[in-house]
Order: sequence, then structure tokens, then C-alpha cells
Amino acid sequence: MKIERVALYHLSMPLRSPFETSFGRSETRDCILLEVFAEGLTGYGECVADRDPGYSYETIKTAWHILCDFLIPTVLHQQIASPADFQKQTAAVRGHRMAKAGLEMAIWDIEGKLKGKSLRELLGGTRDQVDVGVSVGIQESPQALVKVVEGYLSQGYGRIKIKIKPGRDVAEAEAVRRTFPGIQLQVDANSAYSLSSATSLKPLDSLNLLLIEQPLDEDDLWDHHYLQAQFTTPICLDESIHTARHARQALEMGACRVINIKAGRVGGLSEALVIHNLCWFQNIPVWCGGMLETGVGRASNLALASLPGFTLPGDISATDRYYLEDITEYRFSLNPGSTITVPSLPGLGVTIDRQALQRFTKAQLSLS
Ligand code: OSB
Ligand code: MG
Repeated sequence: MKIERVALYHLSMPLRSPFETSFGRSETRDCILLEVFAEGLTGYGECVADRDPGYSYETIKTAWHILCDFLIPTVLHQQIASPADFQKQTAAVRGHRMAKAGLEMAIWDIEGKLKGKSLRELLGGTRDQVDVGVSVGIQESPQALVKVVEGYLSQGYGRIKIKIKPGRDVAEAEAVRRTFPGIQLQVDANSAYSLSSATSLKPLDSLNLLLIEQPLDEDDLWDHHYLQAQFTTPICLDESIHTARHARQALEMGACRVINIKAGRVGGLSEALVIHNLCWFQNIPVWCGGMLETGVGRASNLALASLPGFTLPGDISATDRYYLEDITEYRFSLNPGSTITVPSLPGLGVTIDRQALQRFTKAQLSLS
């Protein structure tokens, strides 16, 4: 394919309820939508970099810069044989994986539309529906958290993840576990602890959690190995894994027993696929993380999570868990059994609601 033009949209999407993590609280989700024109087709990609560098060093502004000044000029009007070829052509751009992943997603979308195949088929996904859960932000109190969790359980979610931070961890997890003894429960610290402060998390080990996600810093791979040795609950890495190499090394050193795969964090679906294959081969469970995506990124996550190694429920909730209005015409809903159906139309399989897109656009630019 030859890309003739790329449009970028800085979107600011109001969340239905504020989302609080150990790195901050947000009432809107900002992201960049990429619209790529090639071969008479239009492909969409979502760059999951946020407004603030809280989860990752990347932000809307750094991603906009890397996309406009490096990635797009490198591939515009050039022949791109495949998403793998795109990775080769842009290999000179170090890091900035969310920027790269956003553009790669649009290339996958076009590839699917050209071949008449869904993204799930292109990736080799084996399921029509994937198991999902909900990620619950930090609430006012353990009681308030229990109420919010109860609401999601009554909607049919079978797996709950709660966000934790120092001082807002053990009591919260205990309250949820005591009230709902049978649910699948896990926690996510988003790097809020050090090796020594994480000893306060030891009581979590008796709560039968699926996993403890990213307790230590992104660059603390080695310290996660010490921590994993002290816990029977599997440690799962999110922020620390940027490449398949990190995944291999983390597993070799015993820094985790589970990996959260987010295509945005690892530079795109191509690398996500490599990590999936590596883990599957070693019988290491993986699951699909989320970044409060719009319908575009959600479609991509569902296709990824349909691969056979994704054996734990993903952070992929229904559209109405996040947004009253979305930029896709289709709204994803929860099926009985806590699953969401994987799109089956060519490419990502979603169409854009142009009016909604306009309403949420804060800035836009077209490069040709
Ligand atoms: O750490 O998994 C995370 C949202 C934004 C940034 C980081 C994370 C999250 C979530 C939400 O946990 C997952 C979702 O999209 O539902
Ligand atoms: Mg996480």
C-alpha cells in the first residue's frame, strides 16, 4: 500500500466517571486518532498516549511531534508491504512506542480492508468472544469501592481489578474480597511502591488474587524478581515490558509470572504478537490491558485478545463503562458470561461517527 495522506485528531473524551490511579485522576481521556488514506481506503489507528506523562513518558504532544516530524514523513508516499515492513522502515525511531503503535494500527486496518479480512483473522485469533473484566479506579473509601464493584458485578462483569496505592491497598482489597468471596479479583499498583514499601502488601497474598500488577517502577525489573520470590501470588508486569526482549528477560529472571500485553506500550500489534507467542510457548498466561480506549482502540484490543494465549480476562469493558458517547458508530456491549464479541468485518471492523469525532476534536492536522 501507498499512503497518500494522514489526518491526526487530538481527541478529548469525557469519561462517565473520573478514573483515579496511583499516578493521578482524570475526568477526560485524551488520545490521538489517526486517519490514514491509501489505495482508496481509509484506515484508523488510536495512539494511547495521554495528556500527562503519568503512565508513560509519552504524551499527546510528544506523540504528535514524533508522528508529524518523523514517522509519517518516513512512510508517506512510500510502498509499505505490511505492518512488519512499516516496523522495518521506522526502526530508526527509538522508543515512542505509543506513537508508532497508533500509526501501525491504521496500517493493519487498511491491510485488513485490502484483503477482506478482519484484524482477528490477520493476527490469527481463535475466538469470537473474549473474556473481559473491569478496571476500577481508586475510590473515596473501601465502602465506596465495594459499592462500585457491586454495580459492575450486577452488570455481569466476572473479573474485577482494583487500583491501589500506598495506604489505599490492603483494606480495600480485603473489603472487596470479604464481600465477594467468589469473584476473580486482582490489583494494579501502577509502580507506586519500592521494594521495601511493598512488604506492606504481604497480606494480599492470602486473598486469592489472580495477580498483583506492576508494584514497582518501570525500570525495576530486577527488584520485581526479589518481590516475586516473597509472594505466592503471581506478579504481572505492565509498564516494565516495552519489547519482547524485556518479556523474555523478565521471565528468565523470575520478575513476573504473568504479562499484561498492550499493543500501544510495546510499539504495536506486531510486537504484541511476538510477546504473545513467546509467552504461549512457555505456558505463561497473558491478558490484554486497556488504556480507556475509544471504540477504535477497543476493536484492536478485542482482536488481539482473541489469540489463544490470552487466557486471563482482559481490561476491555463495554463502551458504556467509559463513555456516554463514542467516536465509533458501534458500541461494544457485555455478553452474558462476561465476554465481548470480537469484530468480524474487514480490518478493525468499525466505522467512525463523524459528528461525534468533530465534537471531541481539540486540534487536527492533515499531512500529504
Ligand atoms: O495500568 O492498566 C493500567 C488505564 C490507563 C492507564 C493505565 C492503565 C489503565 C487501566 C484501565 O487500568 C484499563 C481499561 O481500559 O479499562
Ligand atoms: Mg496496569
